[in-house]
Amino acid sequence: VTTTILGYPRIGPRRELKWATERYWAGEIDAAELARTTASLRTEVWRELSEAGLDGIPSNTFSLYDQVLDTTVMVGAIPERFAGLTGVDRYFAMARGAEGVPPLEMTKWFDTNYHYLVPELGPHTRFRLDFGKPVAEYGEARALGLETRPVLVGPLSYLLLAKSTEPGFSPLDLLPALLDVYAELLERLAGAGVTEVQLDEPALAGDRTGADLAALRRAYDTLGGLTNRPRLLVATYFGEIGEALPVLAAAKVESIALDFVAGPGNVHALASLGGLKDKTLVAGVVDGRNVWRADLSRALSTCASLSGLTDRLVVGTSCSLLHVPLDLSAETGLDGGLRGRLAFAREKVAEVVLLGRALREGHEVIGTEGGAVLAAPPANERVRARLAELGTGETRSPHAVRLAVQKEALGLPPLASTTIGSFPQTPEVRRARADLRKGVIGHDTYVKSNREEIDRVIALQERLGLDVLVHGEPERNDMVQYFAELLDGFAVTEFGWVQSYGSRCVRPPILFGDVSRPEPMTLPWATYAQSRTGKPVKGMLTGPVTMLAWSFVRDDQPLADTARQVALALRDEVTDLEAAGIRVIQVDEPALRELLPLRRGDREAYLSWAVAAFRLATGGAADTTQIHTHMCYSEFGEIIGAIGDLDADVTSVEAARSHLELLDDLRAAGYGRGIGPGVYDIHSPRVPSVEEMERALRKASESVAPALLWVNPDCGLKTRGYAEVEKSLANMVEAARRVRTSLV
Ligand code: THG
Ligand code: ZN
Repeated sequence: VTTTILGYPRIGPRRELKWATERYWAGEIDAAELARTTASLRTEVWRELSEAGLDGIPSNTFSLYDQVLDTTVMVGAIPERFAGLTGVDRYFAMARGAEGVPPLEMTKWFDTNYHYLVPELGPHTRFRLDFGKPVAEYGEARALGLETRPVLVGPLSYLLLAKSTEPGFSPLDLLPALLDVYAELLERLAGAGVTEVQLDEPALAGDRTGADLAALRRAYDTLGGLTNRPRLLVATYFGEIGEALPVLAAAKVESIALDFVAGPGNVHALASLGGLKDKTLVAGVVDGRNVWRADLSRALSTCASLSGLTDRLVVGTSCSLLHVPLDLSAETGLDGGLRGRLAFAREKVAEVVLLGRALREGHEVIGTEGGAVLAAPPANERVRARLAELGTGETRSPHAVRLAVQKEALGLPPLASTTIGSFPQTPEVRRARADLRKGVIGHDTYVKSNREEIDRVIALQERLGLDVLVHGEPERNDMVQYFAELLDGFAVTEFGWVQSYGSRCVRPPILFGDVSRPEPMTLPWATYAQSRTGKPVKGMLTGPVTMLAWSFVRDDQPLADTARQVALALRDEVTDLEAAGIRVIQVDEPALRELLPLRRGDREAYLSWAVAAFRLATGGAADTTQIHTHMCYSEFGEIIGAIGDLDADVTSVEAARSHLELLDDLRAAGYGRGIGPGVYDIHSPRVPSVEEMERALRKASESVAPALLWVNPDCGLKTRGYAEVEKSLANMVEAARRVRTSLV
């Protein structure tokens, strides 16, 4: 029995990768210095893994931006528009765009909060191997005296993650051409001395068609059949692989990795197959997606049942450790009881190593080093009793009734205008938060500074003529972390950064016990803002599903139960806001799509609890209170029905790309409530003209009644600057005015 992990965090203990790339982009360091920094990050990781006693050490898990982008460069699938560029500048242009050249599209990596850059493939794509990166990184490790296993995105997943540049074309048609390139790569790697490579095929955790499985068979028959190649480990993760298992079991590859955490059914599937003959099984028994310490005795018994089903067992993580923070020992501020229950990437490597020892030397070795899993803190009986009593918690009248009373209560015009919630986070706003944290300023000074900011934001919105105002959220760092800091049952970390995309990271909070709200979370800011204007100010909350999706969540009870606890806290906040005179309340659910299960068969159950949690949070509001929600970062196709089921009065969506199709889809799904299709894209600094937004609104008004059509940007403004925000919003309000006067 040996040990390995499928991948490791690459941002560095203090986000060194972020600082280095951002300084490179700003022209503060040159390519050579960037290369020095990244080389030392890689060296640190390999040394650390080797010193921890891990047997199989991965390489090529480093990336300057994204491993799928690395693959696109490696196979030479560079879209035409980047033709004039080379090297690292071309690489970053593909990631972030360049003068007049839009970047590749970015989207979620399966059901995680990591984003990858989508390959663009078409009938004219010609692959051409650039083996530089994996070969060089293997060589770097070897120079340190370390033998590593290069990790690559597998050919099938690469094609399935791509988008077609032409209608009617399927990227899978490129499989034979792509396999030629992979074959050449494997030969090069073998020539460089590589004995084993890992090919990641996470796409197998989703529903796969017969054609996909045929492609899988073809891919690994071809690669496995090469004479001059390293051993092949096909790594699957994020769930059960179902029909793909017999295909892989029969393929000419030496090893298969299966995820037994997200896919416990993989054990049974393997047993029904009669095990893997003449193959190594990398058993993903340590959770790579969550931060809880492994239950070592349970992991050992899983390994025991697996050892009869394979020739050779390797203990491993369920997936790459990219999705968890690096080092628990950096978190000196965490409560001792909670700390004892946690394992970050470093600690997970130690768990894998310990499991390997226990399987080789006997289970006693874990006794002294602590294999017991500590229990969650005691239940909050009051929260549980209230939830039991509440049931669905829905008290509102049907939407048609609410629409009429809200028209009366709010007196809003048709095509009412608003924004999504946040205004630009200026250096002053950030500094005030940082100064409060460091104790440089006291609470009163902080409140005063935020109130001044709110005054400015309210005055600006009045001047612009917006109809429903926001306070701008100067008090919030992140829309999930802010609430987590104020709720009991959540802990936050100091250095627990996880890569979200490129240089951008998040610090997911840890939801460790029953959730409750010790005191109102947004009330003082919202009521202050409302006191400064006669127009309605929106209360701004983050919905229960998004709170879970962007946190590490306890795994000792169903997510649905945890979601209800978060929803109850939000429901109390809604009640308080309403009582204090806030008449419009937005509960954002940008991550509703993200948690959608990879398998269709699991989706209905998910959507049912997700929708119920949102309705529990909002369903106690008076009919006169207008409930809004906002969604972004996703294709809505698969959750279109659920958007209506949320029963919000108004939904604003990120729809800059194709909002007309979205409106049609919503209408086809029977959605008849208020809708704010984002009329301009906030992800770019470009100021949209009155005319283009007017056109978009006129088009939208063909399918949505004026009373139900809202006018707003497609997402929050926090990453933008005031110069462009003022101009864009002024144009947006003018576009709304023009369309409004011509319609009514
Ligand atoms: N919050 C959380 N998850 C998210 C988003 C979010 N996932 C999806 C999407 N939004 C990802 N987008 C971003 C955008 C910006 C940043 C992170 C994720 C970002 N991060 C800062 C950085 O890396 O410098 C750090 C932010 C901080 O100080 O907390 O800018 O909005 N949870
Ligand atoms: Zn958004």
